[in-house]
Amino acid sequence: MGLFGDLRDRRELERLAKAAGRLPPGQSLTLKWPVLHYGSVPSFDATKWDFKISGQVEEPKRLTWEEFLALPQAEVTSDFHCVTRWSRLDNRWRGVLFREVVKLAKPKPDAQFALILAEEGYTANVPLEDLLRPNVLFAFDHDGEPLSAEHGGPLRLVVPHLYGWKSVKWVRGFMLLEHDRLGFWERNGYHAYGDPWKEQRYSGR
Ligand SMILES: Nc1nc2c(c(=O)[nH]1)N[C@H]1C(S)=C(S)[C@@H](COP(=O)(O)O)O[C@H]1N2
Ligand SMILES: [Mo]
Repeated sequence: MGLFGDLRDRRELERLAKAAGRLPPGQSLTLKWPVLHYGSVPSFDATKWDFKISGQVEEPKRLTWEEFLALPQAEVTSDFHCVTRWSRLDNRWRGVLFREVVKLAKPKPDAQFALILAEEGYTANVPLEDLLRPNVLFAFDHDGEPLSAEHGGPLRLVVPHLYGWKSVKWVRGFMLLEHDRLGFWERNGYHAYGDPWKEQRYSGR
């Protein structure tokens, strides 16, 4: 097929994706899977790794890697939209739904927002309601393969209906909050919510 064949396929797929309402405004389709993050790829040690749930919860939790893997698992297929204008469709994720994880800690009634916490101080804020959707999960597999370290392995959050910076790689837990608290990119000018369908890229502050 060669270079130009591939290129024509991508354009054709992009046109179809747009027509099917799968491509948000200002996005282009990628068939590859770009690697994008701030800072370096952290190393993983299953004996030291933990996952912490804190803040507005009745029972703060600390899970080991083994305990996390023993939670009920799910498989979800979703599209991914990065604010830098690429979208990758039909990603097959396997992991544990956020709603399954959060109930372990019994959220208090005044918990409205979450600050997702990752290695090296990376954070992202997401309303709790959004995280409770049935396709939001902490994933450890992608398209049938263990999630590679560069894509967030051993564990990343996936929030398909918001821009990719909310899909926190190397996630280590979250904090539930009464009031919204901005995360890493949100403090650096990105939109507090980040709906790709509304092109909520930057905060306009
Ligand atoms: N911990 C962490 N997670 C992160 C980022 C980051 O810099 N650090 N970048 C985000 C951005 S902007 C995007 S688009 C996706 C990219 O995921 P990928 O590298 O698997 O394509 O990761 C998100 N998760
Ligand atoms: Mo991104």
